[in-house]
Amino acid sequence: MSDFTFIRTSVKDQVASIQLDRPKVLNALNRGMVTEVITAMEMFDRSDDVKVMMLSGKGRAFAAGADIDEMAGDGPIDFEMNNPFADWDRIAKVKKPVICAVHGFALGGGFELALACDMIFAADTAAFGFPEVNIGVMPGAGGTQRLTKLLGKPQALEWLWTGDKMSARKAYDYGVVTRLTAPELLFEETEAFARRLVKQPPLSLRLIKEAVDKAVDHPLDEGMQLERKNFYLLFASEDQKEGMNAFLEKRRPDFKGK
Ligand code: CO8
Repeated sequence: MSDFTFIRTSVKDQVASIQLDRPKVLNALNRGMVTEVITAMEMFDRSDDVKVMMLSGKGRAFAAGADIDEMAGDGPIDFEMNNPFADWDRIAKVKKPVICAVHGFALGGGFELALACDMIFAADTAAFGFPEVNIGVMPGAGGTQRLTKLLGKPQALEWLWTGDKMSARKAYDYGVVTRLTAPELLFEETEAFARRLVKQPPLSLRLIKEAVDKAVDHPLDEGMQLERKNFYLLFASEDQKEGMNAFLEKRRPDFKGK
């Protein structure tokens, strides 16, 4: 669709697909690829033609982590000056739903990228993990934080300290993975879920995401205040009138995103 080097994008029926496309190196995330991913996400976030985004990887992995070739020669001053993490922070600010479809490996930065999405759908053959410890470093794009919020401290430490691979089944049992599928059904099921969200009122989806994100990182009272404000705000939308009228008139609502 557009002029990207490391990713492929397309839009169909208001669902945008972003696919990591460096299959020969298992979609190792070089800086250019991360910049392109967030550029595409922000482009689709602004587009009236897109309501939901899907992120996946081409080839036999989702992504086997940050590009070790690129990173190996870096020093702390390079990180300070280039600030590669600024791109990662922008992913958390995307307003539309982003569903990640993981098959094969999601390791290191690949796992962090999946965790930065709103949900992970995974093939039952997928494997997750943070092997950074095995190469003398640690996660740097949210892995220690997001995994701990999902698993709690002792379980998170076990995975982070050992660098062991977590099966998709285990990730599903932890609640890291929302839906587990047969490998051949992964994209179909992810798309079907995305298409379901396309029919929902976009403003509700957006404000629900904002309120849920608040619940993850802020005290209950702050989250309750935001939830209430967002609830009030939705009563200014045409979709609220349409949704409630459709219920009262016993028909299907036709949401416009206004
Ligand atoms: N970086 C660069 N190249 C990679 C990476 C990687 N992370 N992973 C795989 N590749 C390359 C291999 O070098 C190989 O290339 P070539 O064919 O030219 O030799 C090709 O992909 C295929 O890989 P393998 O032959 O190794 O395939 P296997 O099936 O034998 O093994 C594994 C697959 C287990 C995934 C193995 O490739 C592996 O261990 N990869 C590295 C995993 C890893 O350590 N990931 C963590 C990286 S560090 C990180 O993510 C920190 C994140 C910090 C935030 C980001 C800040 C910018």
